[in-house]
Amino acid sequence: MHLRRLVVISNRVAIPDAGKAAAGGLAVALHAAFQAYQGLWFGWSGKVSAHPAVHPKIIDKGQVQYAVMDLTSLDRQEYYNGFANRALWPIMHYRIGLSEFSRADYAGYLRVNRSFASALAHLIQPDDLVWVHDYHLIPLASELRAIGITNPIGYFHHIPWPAPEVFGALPGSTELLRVIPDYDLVGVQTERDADNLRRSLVQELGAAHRRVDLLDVGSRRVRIKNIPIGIDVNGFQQAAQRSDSTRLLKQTIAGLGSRKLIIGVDRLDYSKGIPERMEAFERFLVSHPDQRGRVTYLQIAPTSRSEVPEYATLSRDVNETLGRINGSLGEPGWVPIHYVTSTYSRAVLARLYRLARVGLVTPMRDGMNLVAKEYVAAQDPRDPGVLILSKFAGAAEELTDALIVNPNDKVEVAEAIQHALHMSREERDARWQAMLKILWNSDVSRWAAAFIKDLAASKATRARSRMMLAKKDSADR
Ligand code: ADQ
Repeated sequence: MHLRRLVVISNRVAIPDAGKAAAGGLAVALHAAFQAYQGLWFGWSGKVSAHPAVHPKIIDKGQVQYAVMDLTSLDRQEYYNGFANRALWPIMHYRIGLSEFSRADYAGYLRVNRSFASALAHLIQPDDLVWVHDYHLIPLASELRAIGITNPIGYFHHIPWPAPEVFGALPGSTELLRVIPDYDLVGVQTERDADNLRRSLVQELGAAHRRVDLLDVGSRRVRIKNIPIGIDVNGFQQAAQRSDSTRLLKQTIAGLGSRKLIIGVDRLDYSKGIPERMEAFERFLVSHPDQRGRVTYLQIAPTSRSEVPEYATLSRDVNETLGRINGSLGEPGWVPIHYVTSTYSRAVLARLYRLARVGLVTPMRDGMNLVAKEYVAAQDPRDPGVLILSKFAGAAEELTDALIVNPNDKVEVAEAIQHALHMSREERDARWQAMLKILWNSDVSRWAAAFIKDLAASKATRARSRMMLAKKDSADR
């Protein structure tokens, strides 16, 4: 059978380092996509240079070629820090008040998408499937279509798609919606996101439903489908069972003694609700004083996007909240919250998840949240821990057997911690089994395969829909 090539485009490209496993969730997910396909992975090198080359640098790694481009420092400022991370990210996470729109940033965003499209167009072959990732690159299909690329192009949106009233608050939002139907397939994390995007297209552009998931926008047809991302379940299970140790693991185990561990693992981002979570833990300790000295909460939060001012503010907030709680509730020999900002290997994270009686995953909004899934996968089948999960994480649509909480309600989160710490072995077991089954059904390889299958099928749909829409046009005339 002839196997088509897969062309993946994402803001950052994870070029495999000999001997090292891919780190972040997106890197693992996209490497999984390439297990079954030959292809090309294109994106920003992560580097800035005064005069970036017009053509990408190509790095050959057997089955996959990597093609990366540098940006100018103005590009990085306007496209990445500016429009993507200061305007789009907060809007997509329902934080209208934090969204800083600037026309210059938006122009930079479009400019980088255009230059990526023109560099990429030379590398696309007629039979390739093209798969674009995330909010940095929403206009890419439109730019590729403008220069004659007719291949099937899909887009996966990793973060939430907000309700039309929220998205509509962003200047230029209608323009961004107009480029959506240049994709054949748009994948989102949850049914809620799919519904939000479809409603925006109907309300703003007069799109018409052919089916629930298929919309006609003028002469273009786009499918918008919920395809929730998964994790490498087997990889996490294996890593969690390993017996080798690191300094952090040894120290954590020694420091815990007979205490129970509660764990939080997030990029330092305001969408993750870290100060709010610390305050909920404080509430738990105040409401249940007998628990003082019996539990330790470890929060791992590597800094990210430190050039964006809102992230510096968050870092200060977290440090203040942490200092206040540890100062007021700590005792000689017991620090309630341990806070570290390093990144760790998957092996270490998996072991820490397994050590923890409670996984505390309480984002204010999150596309999916892979940590929730990783925590479940890493549990010891003989004594599984309990996942506390925000109702605003995409994962809550699937992991309904977690203790689901509203992260804005500190009392509710505090009581969920109390419930989790005292849950019977039978209840923990039943909840964990149910969630693990769901993880297997949406394992990362299945996720990639599902998206690619739908994208490949969309070419036939596209050709048919063009014919039908053309016939309808001539009949209307
Ligand atoms: P993120 O916002 O980055 O991803 P998440 O889904 O939790 O959020 O993924 C984070 C990944 O980074 C996880 O795989 C985690 O193990 C890893 N990680 C976190 N802290 C780490 C540390 N200290 N050391 C090493 N690794 C660490 C975006 C969206 C999410 C969506 C994903 C994938 O915001 O909603 O789930 O993409 O689609």
